[in-house]
Amino acid sequence: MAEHFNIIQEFIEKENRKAQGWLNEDYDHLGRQFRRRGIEIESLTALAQKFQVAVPSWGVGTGGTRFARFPGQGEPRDIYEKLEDCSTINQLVRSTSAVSLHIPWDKPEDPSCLKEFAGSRGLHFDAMNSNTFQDQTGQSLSYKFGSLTHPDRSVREQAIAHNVECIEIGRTLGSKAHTVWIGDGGNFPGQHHFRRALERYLESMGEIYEALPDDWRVFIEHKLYEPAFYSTVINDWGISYYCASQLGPKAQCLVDLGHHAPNVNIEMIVARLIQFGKLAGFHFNDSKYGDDDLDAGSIKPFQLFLIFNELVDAEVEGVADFSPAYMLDQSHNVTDPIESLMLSAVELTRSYVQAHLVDRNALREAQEKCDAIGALAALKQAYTTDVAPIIAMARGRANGAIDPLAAYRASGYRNHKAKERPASVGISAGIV
Ligand code: PSV
Ligand code: MN
Repeated sequence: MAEHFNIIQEFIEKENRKAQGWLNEDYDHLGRQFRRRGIEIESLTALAQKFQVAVPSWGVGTGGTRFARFPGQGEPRDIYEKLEDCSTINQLVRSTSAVSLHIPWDKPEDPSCLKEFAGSRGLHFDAMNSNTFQDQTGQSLSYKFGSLTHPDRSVREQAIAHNVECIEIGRTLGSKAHTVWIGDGGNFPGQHHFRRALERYLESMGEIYEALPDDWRVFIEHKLYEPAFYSTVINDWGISYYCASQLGPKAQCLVDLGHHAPNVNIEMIVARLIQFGKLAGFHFNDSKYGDDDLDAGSIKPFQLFLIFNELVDAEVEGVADFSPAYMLDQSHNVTDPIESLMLSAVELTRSYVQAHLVDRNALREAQEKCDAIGALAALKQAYTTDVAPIIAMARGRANGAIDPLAAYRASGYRNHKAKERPASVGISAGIV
């Protein structure tokens, strides 16, 4: 492989030197403020340094809508170039060492070779993702009318075999989970027999479940609509929970933040799934109207904080078997995907640290005294605390960039990639 541009560590250190003085000042000031509140800043910095979220392999390419896709410069053209970008993100933010792969978009010819390539760049693989929501070249049967729930058994078998293949690839890559999202549903009343479609789903998923290694989990991802606009088989967390319960202990429910109707109380869904021992993890993103796939924390940062409030509450309480998988699932249509993914990872770390600032005794006392304003004030005190110096310090100490966006822009990475990766010509599809 020809020599590819990489951001070197000395460059990050040089950039950090410019910011270190101000950061030390802000950090010390915040530390003094925290001491007055009885909080030790170093414990929060240690938590920030530990926080990790996986990036989606499909997120480093430019996304699009069903109308068009406007390709960005220097986009990665294969999974190796995607991993180069993922490792650049991690190099700067130091909280994204895992990558979630989508098959067959990123199907490796040689999974062992891919694992080695990833490992040499400090990356490893998180949950696998199957794709039976579109037809692949050379595929014998079509998913136009469904996959795991298709009325025709042979289509279902093809979709099951694809999921089993994803698990096989994931085993070589060192993954421990498989995420299944299907687009199956109907556009017309009467098109689907609701009960029979769900029965077929359970039967198909049962076969996929059987193929899971003992130490793996399968994640069921629900979504209320799209691509089917009238009815969707796995449409909400209730159905997801029912299916996960029917399948067994290795099946859990994955919450993609964009997959709910506007204004739905997602943090309560999260609490319910934690209580039932069925929270698989997340696809983080943000949305205004539907499954917009906007950057995490860009539209409803308070909601993101409230979700982390539930997660941290379970963490500090020591809820049994609580280990949710954190992943981003976003479509970057108008931004540089590397910038979006870096800043989204930072947003999650921010919410995580802020959630740790909640005075849980004060919150509990307010709840028990039916003091609604007191309870809200306990949450708001944490949410309005600017923890930026903590997460910047955590990044700097982990050899990342104190200001990842500034360092990335100053490095000229995208311009280098534009030269190394000439754009492929032709019209490509919209949504990723
Ligand atoms: C579906 O909208 C989804 O959220 C699923 O996770 C898919 O795997 C992914 O998006 C595809 O972009
Ligand atoms: Mn998703």
